[in-house]
Amino acid sequence: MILCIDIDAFFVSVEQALNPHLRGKPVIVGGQPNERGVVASASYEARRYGVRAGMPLSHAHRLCPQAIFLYGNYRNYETYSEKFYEILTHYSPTVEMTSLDEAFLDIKGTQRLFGEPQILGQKLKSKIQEKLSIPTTIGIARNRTIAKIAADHAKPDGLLFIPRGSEQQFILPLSVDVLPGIGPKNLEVLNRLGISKVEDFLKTPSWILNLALGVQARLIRFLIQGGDYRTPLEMPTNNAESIKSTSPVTTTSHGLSNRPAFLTGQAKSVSRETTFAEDTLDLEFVESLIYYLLERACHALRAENLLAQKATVKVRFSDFKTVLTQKKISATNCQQIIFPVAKHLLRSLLKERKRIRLVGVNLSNLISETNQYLLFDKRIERLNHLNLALDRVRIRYGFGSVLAGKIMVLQDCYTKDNNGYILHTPSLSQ
Ligand code: DCP
Ligand code: CA
Repeated sequence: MILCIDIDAFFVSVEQALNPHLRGKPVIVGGQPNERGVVASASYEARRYGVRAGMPLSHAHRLCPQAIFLYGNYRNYETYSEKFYEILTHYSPTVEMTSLDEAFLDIKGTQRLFGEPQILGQKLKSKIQEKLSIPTTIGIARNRTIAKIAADHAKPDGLLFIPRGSEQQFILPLSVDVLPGIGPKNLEVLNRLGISKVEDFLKTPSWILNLALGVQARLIRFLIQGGDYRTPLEMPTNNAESIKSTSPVTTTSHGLSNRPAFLTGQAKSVSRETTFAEDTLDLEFVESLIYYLLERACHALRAENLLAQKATVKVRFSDFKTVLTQKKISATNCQQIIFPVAKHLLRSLLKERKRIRLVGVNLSNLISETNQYLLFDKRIERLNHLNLALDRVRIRYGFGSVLAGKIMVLQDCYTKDNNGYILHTPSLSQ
């Protein structure tokens, strides 16, 4: 479980802690009303009049003339932030500060010491109130994104625990701009498409979201599904088109179309195969190649937001006899999950000791990732995270820029370029 804690009206709360006369009043930190600056932080009493951070001070003054306007004192805020951090470290060995007044704690294994997550949250809030006299809000959930959304939702002075399994119930009815990466501009784009709730967002086919938001669409879905919380600034700026142009998906009789699957209804499967320069009996080598082909096929699936439900392995022997076998898999686009199945399939095809001329993989029974939202599984979360990171690097620096340990054995047999190993039938082996 992840706990997200954020100080309410941080700059104002520090001023109020230092000067109790300011408590319970409309207070604005940022400068004096006749100055050109903007509001840095407004107390919740001032927010009742519509005052918001980032608003010109003169505007804030018009909305709430009775507010107390103060200059900020950054040194004090830093001191409070350090004390805040110090308290947090007593509650979890993993504390990650994401700003001066916000942190994420991994509270796995803390139950014996502090009790259930809500009890821990309540203790933490009280301790900070007691030691620093500042109010905080806490969100607790199984991943950072949901924990952060819960904290934002519970403000001010709140505590919201989202038990496992009730994440959908919590986020589906919320406005779509609770999602990371949906600022006012994206919100407007989505609203124009009739998407106002998180539920609408998740129901919308990926290709529409890709067109509307570019690569952010996929990142947002990934984050909701359990990926790490990232601020929009850390998201890559390339758009969906660049994914497509650097990981071309060809149309073959059994390949993927470049057009959205939902539009054409043609996307049946994605295949990658290669013929060896010399026929081989080396099983380790063949398995490595299968992993490599799977990585490439899965990369293509991820670029299209698709998941496969069936894996097929094909082998052609030196006498040109061709055999294939297949197995149903639970919907995935992670090569790490498909590989053990593919290995098993491969072995089942190698009953005779004949040299192998060609191997191929085919992933089929494709469905949209949209149908699989909110799959919470620790291992899948980790793999999705890893694969997203891999895809990002590969999109930027070429497929061969990161190669899995499993395929290092290929190094002796193939020349590598930035696009990965140069296989002998490159047209089939993107
Ligand atoms: N801040 C700033 N300028 C902004 C936004 C924030 O200087 N445009 C500073 C002042 C805030 C602090 O960062 O006190 C923390 O930002 P938050 O977004 O967490 O806002 P607050 O803590 O003020 O309010 P809350 O978290 O209760 O919404
Ligand atoms: Ca805050």
